[in-house]
Amino acid sequence: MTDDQQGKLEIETDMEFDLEDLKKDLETTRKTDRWSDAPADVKDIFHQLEWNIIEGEFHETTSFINPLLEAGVQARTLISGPMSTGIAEVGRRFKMDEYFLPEVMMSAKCMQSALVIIKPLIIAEKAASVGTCVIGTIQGDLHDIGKNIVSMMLEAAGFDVIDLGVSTPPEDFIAAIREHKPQIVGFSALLTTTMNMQGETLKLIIAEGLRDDVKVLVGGAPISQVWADKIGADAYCADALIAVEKAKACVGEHKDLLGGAPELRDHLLAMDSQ
Ligand code: B12
Repeated sequence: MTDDQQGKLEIETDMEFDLEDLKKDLETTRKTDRWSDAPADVKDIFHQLEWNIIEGEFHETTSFINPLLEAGVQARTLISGPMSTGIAEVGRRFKMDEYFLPEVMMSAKCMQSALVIIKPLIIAEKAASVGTCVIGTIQGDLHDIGKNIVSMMLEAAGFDVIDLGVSTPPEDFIAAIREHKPQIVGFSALLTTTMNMQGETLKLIIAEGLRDDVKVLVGGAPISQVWADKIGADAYCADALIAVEKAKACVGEHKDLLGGAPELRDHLLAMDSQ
């Protein structure tokens, strides 16, 4: 694949989907408007990749990635398109007790093996340095696929990203803030049982006198704006694209506002409706 082949095809993936509709679609006709602007052969491989993730055939995942890149599909379209719908269906099946942990682990391996190929392509787009971000999955939580996607997108947008990994104790966030002096700190949480650690980590940031210095973004499946407001975070980000936009605003137009300032929260919230 040459550089100019990658990323020529524009395919709309930024659409809301209902999990029940997705289930019906996957099990029956697949005649939805998902990816209707994609050429037929690309759409066909999208469906194969989606199924590969649902079925957890991780040895074969990468065989779908290169043909799509060679067809001109953008790396980030793969993430926001078939990879997202595939893993969303896995989550639905797990919730409905149709899948158990081993199946979810195999699907997670599919996502990870695809990301190994996709990451360098996204990082290659890296813009000039715009700021520093410390990010981690909060203590008690081992989910990192979403956090890794956010890290990668932030890096491509020009942030120096210090990724603390999974199950990060609050003290490790504090040490990283002191060492790297980031403008942005991001907490990922996927479990309702441990999402409270986002609040606890933020409390420690306040207690250590660091709150003014950092803008705190939170994300993960159970997280919402209501939760972000409850713990006093500056912004909730539903996905990696909005995370990048909000992080850029924090170091750009709102760079002079202190972390925790009510105006900052209001400005960042307003970006959701733009
Ligand atoms: C894959 C997966 C796993 C994998 C994780 C592998 C890995 N390396 O990450 C494995 C198999 C290990 C796993 C384990 C468990 N899991 Co699990 N898992 C999932 C699943 C199916 C997908 C998560 C995922 O990767 N999604 C895809 C990514 C791209 O989406 P995302 O994470 O939401 O990230 C996006 C946004 O949220 C946002 N974002 C995310 N983080 C951040 C951070 C910042 C700073 C910002 C700005 C934005 C942001 O941007 C991302 C990109 O767009 C979810 C289902 C779901 N609906 O989420 C369950 C799910 C999260 N798991 C669940 C459970 C219960 C568990 C276990 C407790 C199961 C068990 N009995 O052991 C364990 C917990 C282990 C632990 N201590 O953490 C439940 C949680 C339920 C709850 N109410 O808490 C879920 C919701 C499944 C379900 N429907 O019941 N799991």
